[in-house]
Amino acid sequence: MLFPEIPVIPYRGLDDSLSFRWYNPDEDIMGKPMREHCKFALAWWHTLCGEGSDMFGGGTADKSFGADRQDVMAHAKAKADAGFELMEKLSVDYFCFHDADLIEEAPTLAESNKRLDEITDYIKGKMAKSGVKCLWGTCNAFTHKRFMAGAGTSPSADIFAYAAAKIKKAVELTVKLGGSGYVFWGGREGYETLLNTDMKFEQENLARLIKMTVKYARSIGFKGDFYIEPKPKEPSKHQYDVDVATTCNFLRAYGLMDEVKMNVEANHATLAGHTFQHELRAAADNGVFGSIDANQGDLLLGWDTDQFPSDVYSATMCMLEVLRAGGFTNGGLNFDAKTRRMSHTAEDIVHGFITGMDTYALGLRKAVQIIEDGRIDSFAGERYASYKSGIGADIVSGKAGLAELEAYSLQREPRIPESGRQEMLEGIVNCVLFEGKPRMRRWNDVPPPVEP
Ligand code: XUL
Ligand code: CO
Repeated sequence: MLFPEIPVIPYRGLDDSLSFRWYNPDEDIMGKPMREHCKFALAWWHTLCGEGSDMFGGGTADKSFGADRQDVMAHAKAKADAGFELMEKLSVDYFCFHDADLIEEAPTLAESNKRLDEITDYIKGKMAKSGVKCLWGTCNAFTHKRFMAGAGTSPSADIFAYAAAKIKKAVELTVKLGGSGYVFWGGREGYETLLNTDMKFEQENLARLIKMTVKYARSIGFKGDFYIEPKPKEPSKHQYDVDVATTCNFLRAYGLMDEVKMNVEANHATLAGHTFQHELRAAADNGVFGSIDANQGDLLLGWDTDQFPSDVYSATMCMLEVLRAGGFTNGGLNFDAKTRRMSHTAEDIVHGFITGMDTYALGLRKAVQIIEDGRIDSFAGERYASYKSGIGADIVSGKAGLAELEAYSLQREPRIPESGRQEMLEGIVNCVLFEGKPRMRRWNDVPPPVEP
């Protein structure tokens, strides 16, 4: 045991101990246990590799996990031991990984692949014992200097080929570990200046690489989902997969819409100038809602801070969108999140997960209450009632064109739209969030009888 001081984390309701306050994995919510609504995942890179270094200083957390760092395999196994101990103690049922997270890259591709085979044998054994599953795998095609100008969008065909070889292995490992998803995050798939960039050709190549991956993965029996994870910038100044809408345009242009869904990350949404909820809605509306990287950014900072989520409002809106989209199938909530540099102990990691999981568990509970309360959904529905009959129905069915609409409008001055009542709706959400039981009535409802 690597963390004897950390107990199995129980659900205890509002309690000060190291416990969940809202996440009760087996509690039934709308006919499904909470753990199936949430499908929480640990991100191998942040939890087991990242040591808190930044541009101004080295790591503050030690992720040796008692192993000799010179012994690459022993260290990789210690990371796996730490990961499984944490997941089991925290009731985290899934993990996500990049190839490079599992074990340090070797000097040659062949040697790296051999290392990956050995460490995934070890991880597979731990999965069988624990019941922990793989949510998704991916390939790190952005850290090494060979990828400085991108992987699929590199101006060098040799680098494209090398990235393809690495992706092939990452897909094989994902299949080996039974992953239900494979993610493409465009690490450096973007550009710094158009003075040296053929934007169209780079995007065509990116599509070629994704098509090759889909074809190969299906040929070796991968049945899960592919996801692109949009992000507007960082590390590139301009990343091609800016946001969900831009990425859908890319997928449509290259005939990939039926093959690839979205992995929406909260912090990437806000970097793109959207709310997290907007990106989730855009994915669902386009039929590509897939999975979520659950974290949060800092609106005062312009970069990807990858914090453990604590914003219940945002998590509630997220879980509303997840419930409306019918819940997760192959996707889940991956904590692409790290503790702050000053939170450098194992206990801090546990607090990060507890707060993150409780935030989403509370968000789920509140989203259910908002749906059951019904006022938000019925208000939004009624707002479009004029399209249900008369001229509105003719617009929707295509019966009316410009000439018919002109004839209609020449007969009458339109009424201005009904009030959008944003402030009232925000008040209803606050009542559900902070009072538990919604108490608001419309101002003109009959007041309740005063108790004697
Ligand atoms: C980077 C990021 C990645 C992806 C996986 O911003 O989010 O960790 O989630 O490559
Ligand atoms: Co991410």
